[in-house]
Amino acid sequence: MCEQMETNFPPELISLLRACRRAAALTGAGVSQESGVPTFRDAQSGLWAQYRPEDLATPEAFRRNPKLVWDWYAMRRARADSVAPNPGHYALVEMARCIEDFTLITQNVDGLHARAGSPKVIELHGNIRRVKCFECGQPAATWREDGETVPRCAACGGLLRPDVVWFGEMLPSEALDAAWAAARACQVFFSIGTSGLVQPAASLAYAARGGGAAVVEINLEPTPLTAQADFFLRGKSGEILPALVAAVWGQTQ
Ligand code: BV8
Ligand code: ZN
Repeated sequence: MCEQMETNFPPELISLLRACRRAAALTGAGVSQESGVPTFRDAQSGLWAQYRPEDLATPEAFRRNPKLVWDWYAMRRARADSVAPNPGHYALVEMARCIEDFTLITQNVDGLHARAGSPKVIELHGNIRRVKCFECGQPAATWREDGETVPRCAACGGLLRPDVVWFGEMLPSEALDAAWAAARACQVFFSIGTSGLVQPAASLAYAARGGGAAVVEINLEPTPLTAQADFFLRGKSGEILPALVAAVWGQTQ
């Protein structure tokens, strides 16, 4: 049950969301930052400090040095397993309960939205928990990590890789089509914790605007989208999202 409460968000945003029946949200690394997952803009640490993510998240990097790339994802997978969703993830679960038709689209590969209980998540860039064969594409439900070599595909002996979309690779067409459709059809489009630099995900907000949606951006700092956004809520998504859900729909029982 979603009741109604007031706080200090713009009154027109409050009333817009109370009347909203169709919304879409695109999340980026900023939403997981408060769970302890560094964003792509954050400097890498330790062994990875010398690399830029965009130089590791490519098929060329994997071909050149499969072990380096495999180990980078193994570290990120272990980190994703060791952290928990934050109040921002849970607020989006709540928002989906209060808006009749709510589509959650994420660029994140850490699986935290699903762990928080979001029923349907469009994962535009895949999920580091899933692994598939670099050669034949067959998913690998399990694999043996000996710490020395990159695990191989049981079906064809090819090297295994994370089931994520690397730079230069096509996004899963079903996920992308669903994201475009949700962006075009929504009345409100949230862009949350994303620098809006990576395509084609960064174009979804403009497709939403083109469809007549109001754009609400939540970020620590302005992005290329900010000038086009109808509302820019500056701050941590883990703080703003719960406050916004409470302000618009109240604490649900
Ligand atoms: C494609 C999975 C067609 C892997 C990712 C030249 C050659 C080849 C391609 C291109 C090219 N030039 C351009 C392209 C297209 C390219 C692209 O967009 N490049 C960019 C760098 C210019 N895109 C692609 O390649 C895509 N495929 O186009 O296919 C094609 C085919 C062949 C040739 C050409 C085109 C594939 C893109 C997907 C790549 N995979 N992830 C992995 O995770 O390892 S992208 C990865 O980086 C993330 O998924 C995410 O999308 C992106 C990082 O962005 P953000 O999520 O926004 O994170 P970021 O750190 O940037 O920002 C965090 C934000 O949060 C900041 O604004 C910060 O202020 C804010 N924040 C921080 N803390 C908080 C916060 N906000 C609120 N609260 C907080 N607490
Ligand atoms: Zn294979």
